Amino acid sequence: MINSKYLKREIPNFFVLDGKSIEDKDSWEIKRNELKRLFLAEEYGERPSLAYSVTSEEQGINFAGKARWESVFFKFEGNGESHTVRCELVLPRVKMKSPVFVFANFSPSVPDKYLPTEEIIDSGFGVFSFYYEDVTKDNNDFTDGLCKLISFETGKISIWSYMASTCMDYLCTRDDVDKSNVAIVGHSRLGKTALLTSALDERFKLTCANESGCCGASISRDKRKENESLEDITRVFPQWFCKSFSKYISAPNSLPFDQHMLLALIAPRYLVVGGALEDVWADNEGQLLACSLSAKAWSFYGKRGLSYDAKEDNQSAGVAFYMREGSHFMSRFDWQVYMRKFREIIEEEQR
Ligand code: GTR
Repeated sequence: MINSKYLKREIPNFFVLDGKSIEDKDSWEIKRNELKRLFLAEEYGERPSLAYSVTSEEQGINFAGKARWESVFFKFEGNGESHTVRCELVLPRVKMKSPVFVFANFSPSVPDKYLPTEEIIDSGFGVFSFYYEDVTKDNNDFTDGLCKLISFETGKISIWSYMASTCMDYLCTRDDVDKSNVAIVGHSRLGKTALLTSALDERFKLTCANESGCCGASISRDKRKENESLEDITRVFPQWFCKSFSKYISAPNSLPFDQHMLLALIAPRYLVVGGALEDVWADNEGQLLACSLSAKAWSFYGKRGLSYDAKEDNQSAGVAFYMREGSHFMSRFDWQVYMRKFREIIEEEQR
């Protein structure tokens, strides 16, 4: 359960431009660009921008005849080297244009324990997935995969995020995809990746960050010892971040932002932040607080963000937060929440 005592944290006001509190969309748009630069320079590192070519291979009709499956190969070039990433596109067979989830996964399999492809198809969505370690391995070696094609220092979350945006580029070239309805979904480290992607890439209509926790949707300041801290995360996974991040590790209060500003960059689009009751490590209070503190960004567009102490129903807000029972996992329950939200958004727009 959420313990309200852990919602009380000292977070500076970052909705400030030239020393003045931001109260309108124009000032916010200027601040947004500054924030995008800051998140890349101080936490995640720059994203690459590489030349690539695309080929595809039909896998035929699948999933009881309900889906078309195509493998898509992105061949990236840089530094005189090349690297190919394989992605899997599964679309409902009967639909002319499908809304699609881009899904960075922990395995190349389709379907997979985290990817219920048939259920997604049955709900009327397509899914475009890739295996994150096919992009670059999740270790401190920066000479493999896409890393060998670039010559600047960065973090791996940024590189996985670049792959997700490349998937979006490709989806925009397809006549059978509803380009205005593409969502991004990721679990844990790939939930962090989904948030960064959507913060930088406004083409994603909906962002689903499943148990993304520390350096994802949860506030970095005032962690409890039961929560993953900046020290914990960078000790085990230093490769996820750029080198400049190290100066904040023992002093999160000196960060020039907190994670709610990453969520704020997603406004006025839709965001769902998912937590699990037993996933204390991810800091559920910090995630709920970040959602709530980001609400101001939605207000600049005349939209409602989420407020944790709101009396009104939060369901219609641009940001939704939920917690399910159980532990750290990308479960069917989570997919059902994300698909329901996506359907509501699409139906609302058709009205
Ligand atoms: C945890 C890690 C988290 C989270 C997760 C994952 O152990 O501490 O930050 O990202 O793993 O990606 O599986």
